[in-house]
Amino acid sequence: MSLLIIGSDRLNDFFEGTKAAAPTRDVRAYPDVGNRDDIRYALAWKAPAGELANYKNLELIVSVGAGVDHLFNDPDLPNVPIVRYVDPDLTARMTQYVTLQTLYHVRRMTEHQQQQRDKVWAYLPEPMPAEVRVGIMGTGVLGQAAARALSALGYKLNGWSRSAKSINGMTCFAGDEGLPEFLAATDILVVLLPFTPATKGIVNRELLRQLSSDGNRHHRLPGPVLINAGRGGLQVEADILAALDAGGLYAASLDVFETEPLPASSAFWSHPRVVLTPHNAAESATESISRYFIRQIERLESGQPLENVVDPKVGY
Ligand code: NDP
Ligand code: OXD
Repeated sequence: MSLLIIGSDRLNDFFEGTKAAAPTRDVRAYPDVGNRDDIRYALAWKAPAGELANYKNLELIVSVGAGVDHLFNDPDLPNVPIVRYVDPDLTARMTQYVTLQTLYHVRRMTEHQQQQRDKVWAYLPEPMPAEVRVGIMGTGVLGQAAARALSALGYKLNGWSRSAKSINGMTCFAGDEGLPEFLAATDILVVLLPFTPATKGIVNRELLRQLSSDGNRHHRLPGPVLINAGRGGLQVEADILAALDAGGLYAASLDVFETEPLPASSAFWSHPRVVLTPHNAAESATESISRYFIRQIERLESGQPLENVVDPKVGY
């Protein structure tokens, strides 16, 4: 009945955190696994491909993150339940990130920062919050929480999801058929989708072209804004740079990239209207994820349903 921590560069933290959360359990950290047949439960983040298939008594995989694309990347992923991480701490962190970036661009801070460096004292027009339409792609746990915070700040909220939804305080759009209308009604696009075969490269030239097109854009914002904290594989970076440079996008906040760490050669590093962060929009805090891992194990062992089980058919 041993527990395995595998694949994160914070492996030692999670090992210590899990031992602290369940002092009587036998916890092992990859690659010091001992007999692989002892392992029943794994806490995983980007495990080496093929490795999880070696644990023939594995009953449960808990993902260190809310996203599980790192698991489905593995062609030999064992057929056991996968629980993704959903936690108020993670949700609060993402809400803060999305709120911070939205405010930053609506208040034209990239330009104010440049003016500060240039010692320029100049007024820039700013929209009223109630006039700004924030469109959230992915109205799941994180998208809905961010929407509630932005709504409280006075913004207008639209949301787009795979299945049709009705969410208080938000105009909802769904599926391929709802996408054009959603994009045309968006000033600030917040991407909180999972990375799946259906969402790969979705933030591309064609999508960006539809943002507030036809003169629909806000008259006191120089153009639409992109905020992506979902996954780098959702975006086509060359298309984002082209849109930024041609004026189709005013600014972007990117926390995730096609290649991570972001290569030094990327033009995003020095783009004046890009805010970039190293995939830390919402980190999984050691104490919370360790407790969550143990809670799922206890639920499984006591016959209660697991929480936040992923559907492998849709990949999230
Ligand atoms: P959820 O599963 O709760 O929500 C996912 C949302 O995306 C749902 O609304 C879902 O639609 C929608 N969706 C999925 N596929 C499609 C599609 N093909 N077309 C339209 N909508 C789609 O996930 P979370 O909110 O918990 O997390 C979202 C993502 O955020 C994670 O998968 C992860 O990649 C990323 N993340 C990034 C972090 C960071 O630090 N940068 C931290 C944490 C998460 P429906 O409601 O119909 O199912
Ligand atoms: C996650 C992440 O998916 O941190 O939770 O990227």
